[in-house]
Amino acid sequence: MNHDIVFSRLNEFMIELPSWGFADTGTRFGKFNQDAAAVTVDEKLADAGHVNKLCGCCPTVAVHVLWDFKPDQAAAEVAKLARSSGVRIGSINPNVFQDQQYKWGSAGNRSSAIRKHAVEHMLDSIAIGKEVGSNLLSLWFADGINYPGQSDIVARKRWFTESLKVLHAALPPDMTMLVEYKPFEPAFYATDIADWGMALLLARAAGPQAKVLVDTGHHYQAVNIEQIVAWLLDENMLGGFHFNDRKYADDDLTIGSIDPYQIFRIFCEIENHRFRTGSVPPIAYMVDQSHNLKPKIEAMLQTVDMAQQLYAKACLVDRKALAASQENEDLVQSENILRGAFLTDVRPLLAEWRSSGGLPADPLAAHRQSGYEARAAKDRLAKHGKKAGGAYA
Ligand SMILES: [Mn+2]
Repeated sequence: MNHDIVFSRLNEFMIELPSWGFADTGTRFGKFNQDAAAVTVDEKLADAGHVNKLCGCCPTVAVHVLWDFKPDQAAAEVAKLARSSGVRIGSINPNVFQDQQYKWGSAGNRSSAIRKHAVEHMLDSIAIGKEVGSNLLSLWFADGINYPGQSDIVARKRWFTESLKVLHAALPPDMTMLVEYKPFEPAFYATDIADWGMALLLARAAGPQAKVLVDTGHHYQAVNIEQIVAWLLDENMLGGFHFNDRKYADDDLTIGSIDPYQIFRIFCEIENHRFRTGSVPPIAYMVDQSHNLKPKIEAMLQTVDMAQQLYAKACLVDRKALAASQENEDLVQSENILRGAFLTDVRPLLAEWRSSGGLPADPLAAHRQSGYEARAAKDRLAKHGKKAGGAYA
């Protein structure tokens, strides 16, 4: 086992936390509040800062424009709040899916006025990004249609292309625009950006700073996600990930909770790309999870730990031995090389890496000992009162 290589990869493996992962969330049937859950943006940033302090690899926080920036609050002020919590603002996520005007879509809406409104909100998001020093605009659209015949599929594709081109033209040179796809929900017949092929075509049409964002939960059950990742890397079109896991659909469970081997195989393709080409392009590793029942911070610590373990395992694959065994068509040995790495217990190695950086060897245990959650619950209960239950329906 080459410790040095794993250590240097872990040094570079940074994971962005989502502000929304610290807030109360639920399903469309209901929401069960937690006293310690963050309500305000400064609470979300404080929680993210606490996780970063324990893990040392989560220096940025993804923000949702409508949820995290108040109209009367300067974006720079949020950036300052982040800094005071020991983190920076990462990807900027516009929100063009919850206002009433988006009933028939945003960038795919037949109304040019509504498309323009959506584009303006996304241009404002680029401006916010510039102001807070972010270099990532992360786009996800709820656009699509629910019934056959409802709208013209190709017209919507063209409206999307036009809007993304306008956005791309406004990007500063160091900003990347990420285009995320999802097969269904909330649209149930034809989602406008339903898969990686559609995202790839739209990103290519938009311009060279647009890349594809792979959300690990946004695929049908049988889809080979690592193959998509390998192709996107080879086309220099992979921009980043949204980490989560699922058993059924877009369940937003903590990464690796259901199928850690899947995430390991994705990381293997990234390391295989490095082996093949000598480098890996910048990839934004971001968490996109909804912790409905788990305590938010514990879920995040579990997520970061699992992502690091699976990435470290992928770094253990003996690429030269694998290439030789592939050359001999020795499929049993080839598979065993992958499985050998996957089945290696990297927890002692990870603990050693953390200790070498002055971090707690077991971040979850350190969090439980810190009393942070009980303090947050007490302070937030005093500040916000007992929260009423919520429902989506
Ligand atoms: Mn996502």
